[in-house]
Amino acid sequence: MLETLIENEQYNIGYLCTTRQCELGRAEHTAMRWVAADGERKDFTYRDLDGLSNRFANVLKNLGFSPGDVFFTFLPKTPEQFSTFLGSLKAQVITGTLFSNFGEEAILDRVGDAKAKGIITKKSYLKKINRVRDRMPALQYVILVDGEEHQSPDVLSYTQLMDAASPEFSTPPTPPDTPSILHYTSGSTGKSKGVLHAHRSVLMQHQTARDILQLTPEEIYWCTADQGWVTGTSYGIIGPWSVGVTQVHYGGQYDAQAWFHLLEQEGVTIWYTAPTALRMLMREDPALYRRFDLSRLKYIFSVGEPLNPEVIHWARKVLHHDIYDTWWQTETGAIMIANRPGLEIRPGSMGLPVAGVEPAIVSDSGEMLPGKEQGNLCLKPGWPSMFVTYWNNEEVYRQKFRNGFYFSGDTAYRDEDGYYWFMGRSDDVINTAGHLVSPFEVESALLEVDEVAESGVIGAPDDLLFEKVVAFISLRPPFEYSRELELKIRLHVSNKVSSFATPQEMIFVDSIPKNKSGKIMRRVLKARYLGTDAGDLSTLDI
Ligand code: 6R9
Repeated sequence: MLETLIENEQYNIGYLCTTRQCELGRAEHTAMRWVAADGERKDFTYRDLDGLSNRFANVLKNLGFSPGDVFFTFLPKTPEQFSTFLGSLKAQVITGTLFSNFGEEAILDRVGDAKAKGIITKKSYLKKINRVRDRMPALQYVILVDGEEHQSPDVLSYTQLMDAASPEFSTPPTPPDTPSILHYTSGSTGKSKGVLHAHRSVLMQHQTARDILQLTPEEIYWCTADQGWVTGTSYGIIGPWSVGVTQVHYGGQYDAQAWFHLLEQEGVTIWYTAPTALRMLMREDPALYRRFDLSRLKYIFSVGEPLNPEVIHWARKVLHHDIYDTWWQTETGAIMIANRPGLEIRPGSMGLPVAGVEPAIVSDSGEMLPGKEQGNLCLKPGWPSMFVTYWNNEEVYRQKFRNGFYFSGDTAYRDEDGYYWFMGRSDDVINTAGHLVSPFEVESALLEVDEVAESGVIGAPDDLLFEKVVAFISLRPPFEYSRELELKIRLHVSNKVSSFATPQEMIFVDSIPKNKSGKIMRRVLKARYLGTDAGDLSTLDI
């Protein structure tokens, strides 16, 4: 099928997911079944998606966007999320997505860092952008998806722009290395980094959508991921539509009953979700699931965090299905290691490498480790969906490579049959419900609260979320702990960063352990929290 997808060296993702699908005979095939939170449904054919994304490509062109400019979507799940993303890519504009619960600092750190020229959002989010707009001088246009009229020369109505734009757009020839998507991801130090991808990533998203997720045009597929997360773009947009599948997209929040109703009603055959959601479903009374007919469901896949064996056992017993775990990252662009139908599942293991991917377990000094030794999970560079660089941060990009390996930041081991087993992360990044949270970003937000003198943020084990965000906080005298203060701090992080970065637990302490160079010793905080030995404390300065 790959041979038929790419023709004349045209790698444009927007084109391949829409125009090309029409050429392949799927113009009247349903590309998206949109189900709103209130249950209202609307179907979009590939022809519809092609027309809408063409119009939006023209909107950006008419506003003066050129290839290489940056544009962001800052939307909840809405049909426009998909058509504007694809349209922007058609115009060869570098396209980023943002979680709709991002606060103003999180927006500034991404939209500002990328020097984006435009953003599409909804009226109720505008105030978050406006609070930092003067610090984003490159931002020329804000498009309001629910704005009926233009508000000013730079705050524009999507409806008006779309009405004035032609549905005809000829996607420019797009060689494989043309920059495509910019996804920000958290590191343990510094601000979040923009992971830049190229249009060539579609090769691998297409291959894995077919060979791992088993997608074909006949399947009905639902990926629960938000488009702010790489899973929501690689496997909620690109991979599946490059294969010609019908995707269900749901505008509602997590709700066990609503989700199972959706699976049944839409006849979902392939479902891609995440461990936290599965663990939440596990907490429901099993009787709930007996009320739904899931006979059309064939496969369930998972990504984002370790999938505990208990979840697999539960799904076998209650849903009568296996769950196939998949491992990858924003930087890898597509699934690298996976369980898949036809392969024995070893509960707790991430599975075997995808065809063409060469993982290795490597020591800190860059030597391949033998046998079942635990070490850094690395990849041999060169897979088609490999990121291009970190935006404006070539230095950090280079640091990710050593001795001919890409260091993922995870640790793992490989068993005698080649299955990979996740052990943890080699950095301080917190994985809470599949969201990577930078302790640095949370600490910075905490320091903005007047009463806070110092803080140190760690991830601690959590039964539901895999990890929870725990903040150690010391207060400036004469301030003292109160419930009101705790609430104030919580609200501040939620407004400035995001709701998932907001500490689940706050521990008020006299001081924060730091090393001689003033760096917060998160390792010490973690050991204190877990009641374990913190190891070598010779550099500690408290
Ligand atoms: C797609 C995505 C990447 C990090 C990754 C690892 C963790 C992802 C996992 C998993 C254990 C799995 N992770 N899949 N850990 N088992 N199957 O998640 O991208 O947001 O960049 O996160 O998530 O730590 O390094 P991203």
